[in-house]
Amino acid sequence: MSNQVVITMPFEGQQPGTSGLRKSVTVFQQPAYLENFVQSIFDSLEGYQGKTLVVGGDGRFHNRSAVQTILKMAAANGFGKVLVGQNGILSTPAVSCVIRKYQAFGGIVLSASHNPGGPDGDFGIKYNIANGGPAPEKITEAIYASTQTIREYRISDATDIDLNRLGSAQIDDMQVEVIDSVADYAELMQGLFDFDAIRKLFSSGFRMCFDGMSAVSGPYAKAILEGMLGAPKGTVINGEPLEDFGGLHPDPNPVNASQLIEIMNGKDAPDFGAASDGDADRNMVVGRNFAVSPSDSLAVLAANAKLVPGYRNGIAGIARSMPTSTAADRVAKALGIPCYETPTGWKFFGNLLDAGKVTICGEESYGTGSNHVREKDGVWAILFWLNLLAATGKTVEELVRENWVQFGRSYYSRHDYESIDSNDANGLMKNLREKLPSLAGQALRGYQVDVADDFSYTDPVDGSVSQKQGVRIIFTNGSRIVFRLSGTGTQGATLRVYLERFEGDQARINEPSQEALADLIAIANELGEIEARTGRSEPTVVT
Ligand code: VG1
Ligand code: CO
Repeated sequence: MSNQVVITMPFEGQQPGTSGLRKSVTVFQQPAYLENFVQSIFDSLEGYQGKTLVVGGDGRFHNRSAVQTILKMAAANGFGKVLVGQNGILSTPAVSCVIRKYQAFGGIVLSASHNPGGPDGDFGIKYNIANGGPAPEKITEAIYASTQTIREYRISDATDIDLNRLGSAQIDDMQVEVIDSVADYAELMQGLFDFDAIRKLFSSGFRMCFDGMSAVSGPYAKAILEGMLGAPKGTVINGEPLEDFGGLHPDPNPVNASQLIEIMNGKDAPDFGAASDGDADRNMVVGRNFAVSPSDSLAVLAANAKLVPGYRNGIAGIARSMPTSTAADRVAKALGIPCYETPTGWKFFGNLLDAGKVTICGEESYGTGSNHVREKDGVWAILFWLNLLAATGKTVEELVRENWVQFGRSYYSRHDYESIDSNDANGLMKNLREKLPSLAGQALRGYQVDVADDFSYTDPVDGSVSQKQGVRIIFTNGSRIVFRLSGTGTQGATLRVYLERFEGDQARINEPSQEALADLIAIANELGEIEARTGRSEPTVVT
């Protein structure tokens, strides 16, 4: 067997977005498309010769063949060893866990996360660094630059590795170790949570429904919930990872996880419902007839962290993405710890976690996590909730309401306008940006504008600056409207409008969110000229 140097030409548009490079499968199937990107990753790294790389994905269509290609390219580029999940499968948090546990040089995650899969769906790839987290912008920019000048890539002509069997194999001088996809991750969870208490909870008759959405969380949830924690068989539904996610959209929100919502709103609803996304880094938490807003979930986890063994000594700080509601800020204030506001995307939490400035992080997009890995972690968040339910004996709804009573409520909603024309979307954002200087001090439907800006973030650890991270209109009463364009979609553009209103009056914290936010929704439509510019009178998804 020998290494080949293959002549290639750059592809346009291989720019990583919020979380890696995401394109439709057909784009990735073009000869050399994946190879160019992988070589560009390697070309922007230094010092990996002889080191270990972790490789795994969410099992979606194209995963297996991409894994084989990456293994051969890692060998030809001089890696010493690759740890790859059995059948090519590792959830995103599991990749992070394995990188950290085995002190690997880095890892490659194959996933388009919450985007649909299958031959007509999306595929994705991203690089994670030695701390287990997504590569920071400095590296993703270098990768992109490299894709624009690439002239050749290196690949071994060895035969495919058998990914079904655990154990060691060899590609030229590089060792390949096929590892159990779940074991390391499950062990980490066991060290953080009170498994005995959760086991007792299940044996007392407590019932749960976990919706794996036919994506990668299924094997993790089955092994941990039904295996280690003794939950009855059948607790996990849609628990087999399918290459096309059964044709469904593995994005856990009340719209896409409608089966779970129906079960949780039904007559004989279990006590606790949860779902995770394509690559198992997101979580949705549901009580009986009660869907928890992700921003509230972050606040509840932070406020009660001391009840969980892994966080018994308290948390150092909280970080949330800018559009995430300020519910966590109020918890941080009460705990006397800092709360950081970062741009959207988990890569911005890495430095804060590494520096020990924060312990728990969260995003409004059903993402929560902590310093146990450097990715958001769906199964972790769900186990955290289970631990809280076991420790307090309260229901999901009680824990959330208790938080509202103690800290006030941030009514919150995100309105997505999907697959709109890119030019329309860019025009809408440009128009908003031009309006910003004139907005401060204005009254809109009785709401007084305090700050109107385009969010810019200076990383407190390395001083790097990220600009144009979202247009925000902050009102004097603490309400906010945020506009930004999605960086994970593959069809046209997606406009996200984030709406938040603080309510401290105990008598008024029980309204339906969309009603409580009606004025802000109207202001957002007027300011953004959404209907006139996109032709849409309604968002496609409301969460
Ligand atoms: C979305 C979410 C963001 C999340 C990202 C990756 O990004 O808004 O909060 O970090 O997806 O999540 P965007 O740019 O489309 O708004 V995952 O689970 O798709 O890796
Ligand atoms: Co995801």
